[in-house]
Amino acid sequence: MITLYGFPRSRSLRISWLLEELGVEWQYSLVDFNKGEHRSPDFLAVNPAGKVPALTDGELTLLESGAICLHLAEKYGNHWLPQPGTDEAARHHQLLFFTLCELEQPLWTIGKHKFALPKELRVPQIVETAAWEFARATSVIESWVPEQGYLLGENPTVADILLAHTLNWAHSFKTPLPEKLENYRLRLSQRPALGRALQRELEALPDQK
Ligand SMILES: N[C@@H](CCC(=O)N[C@@H](CS)C(=O)NCC(=O)O)C(=O)O
Repeated sequence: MITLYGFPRSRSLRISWLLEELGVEWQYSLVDFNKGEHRSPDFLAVNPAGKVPALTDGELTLLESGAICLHLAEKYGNHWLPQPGTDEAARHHQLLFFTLCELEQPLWTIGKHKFALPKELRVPQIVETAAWEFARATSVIESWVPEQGYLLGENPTVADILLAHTLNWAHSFKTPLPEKLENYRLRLSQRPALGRALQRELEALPDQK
């Protein structure tokens, strides 16, 4: 059985979204940040960094949202990845690393210094610098996003989930996106698998039971 350790609207949504796209059976283990469960000995035994997502798949325990997505797509649905060794696969690597290193990184810096860090650690001036870096990265990614369809053509890949999830974060952090990226974000957000993943998150919350 696959167990996803997650918390609603965090990076674990990338994983639940992909799991729903793949149609595999999985269970949600809520790590309730509001109760400090990410710092509990039980969860630290799964991820010593105290972060989600974490995933167990049989004997395997895996951290890092990008690595988890690649593992799942390789094992349970490799039509979500281009053929290894092809130019398309190389472009897919580029999209993944660009999204995680160039786009998510300044965006999360904005999030940390706006609301996520303890108040005494927030540095308001950093937000402006990170917003400038994020805008630079969005102009590059905008040139790679098509008007219709997905990053690598007619079929979605893991890179689409990571990018669309990151753009949804930008939207919720009230960070404006160029029109083409906004349209792409909305297009991807209509996928039924994302709706199901959001529903699973809701159902996992204690007050929904
Ligand atoms: N690079 C990691 C980042 C994981 C991460 O920072 N997760 C956040 C939630 S989105 C977290 O668990 N934060 C809790 C904390 O920092 O204490 C990944 O992509 O999985």
